[in-house]
Amino acid sequence: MAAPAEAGLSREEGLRLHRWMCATKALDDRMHILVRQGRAPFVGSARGHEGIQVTAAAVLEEQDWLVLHYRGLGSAVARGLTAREWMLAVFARAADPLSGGRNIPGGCFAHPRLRIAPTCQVVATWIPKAAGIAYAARWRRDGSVVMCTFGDGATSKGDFHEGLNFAAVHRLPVVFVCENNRYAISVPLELQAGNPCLAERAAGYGMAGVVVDGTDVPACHRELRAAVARARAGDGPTLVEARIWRINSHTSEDDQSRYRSQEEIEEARRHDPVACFERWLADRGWLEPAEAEQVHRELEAEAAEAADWAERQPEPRLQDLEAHLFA
Ligand SMILES: Cc1ncc(C[n+]2csc(CCOP(=O)(O)OP(=O)(O)O)c2C)c(N)n1
Repeated sequence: MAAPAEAGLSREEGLRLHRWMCATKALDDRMHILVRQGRAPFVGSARGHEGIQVTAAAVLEEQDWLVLHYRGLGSAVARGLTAREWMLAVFARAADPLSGGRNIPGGCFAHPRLRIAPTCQVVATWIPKAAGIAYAARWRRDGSVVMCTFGDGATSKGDFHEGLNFAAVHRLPVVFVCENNRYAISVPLELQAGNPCLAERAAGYGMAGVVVDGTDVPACHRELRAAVARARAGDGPTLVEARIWRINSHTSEDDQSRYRSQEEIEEARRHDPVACFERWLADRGWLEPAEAEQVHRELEAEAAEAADWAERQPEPRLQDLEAHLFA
């Protein structure tokens, strides 16, 4: 009997999601190597977030918008960001399509062609912007939906309240995805929220609220697809709380062993969404372990090639320092 979670996810879609997750992991792993080698400055890892992130982009149509969390590499990859483009950003090269070499990796995912709107690292500030883009979409009647992602820490900011309230009042076509990895750097969820169920806040705003296991890719796909359908049908926004495990430290500047027990870190690794989804695909006979290994090897080689290529590209020119500045 088919489990409800797999309803609607075809083999082809499943393999595509898996490939994007592996591509995200490969870029992430390569960045850790580059940081250890002293070649890249910084990594804010998306390990543990891959399933919900790639699904958030996969359920969208071309005209839709993404407003991304700084940790949102997986969503950008699934939207079409290439390994070379990402590595241009990592090395802050002139041709970096995300910010022209002006940000730390992940500092801004702006990509006009992919309809990824610019954000910044000031936590949660992009949530009201997402509501604003959805408001513009409503006025234009262009049928587009906005997908906005952020962490659990972002839900403590006033921007979260303002963005969700405005979206609910105007029944805007936006999906808010909280990637709840239970930490804001070293601050655990219990010091962040009086009610640990973040999705329950949706009721207070008058919008749909859903909790999903963010390590269960078919479940993420089902819930996000339903939320996008509601938004597109004019039935208003949804808050999706995806519960996940942060596998690595907050960034390469952080050491999680100072505030998380070894048991908890090992538990997080057991909830690796890439491995969980590979077991799910294997159970259906859709992807043998050797085939999965082959996909990993191929994408690891692509990430390594992209890094070596990007490192050789020119740095931004001093005379372009003020380009793209509003004032
Ligand atoms: C307004 C603001 N305060 C503090 C910071 C420093 N800071 C950067 S990331 C972060 C944690 C955010 O946690 P969360 O929203 O849960 O996302 P996660 O990094 O866990 O994915 C903090 C406090 C910031 N960037 N902006």
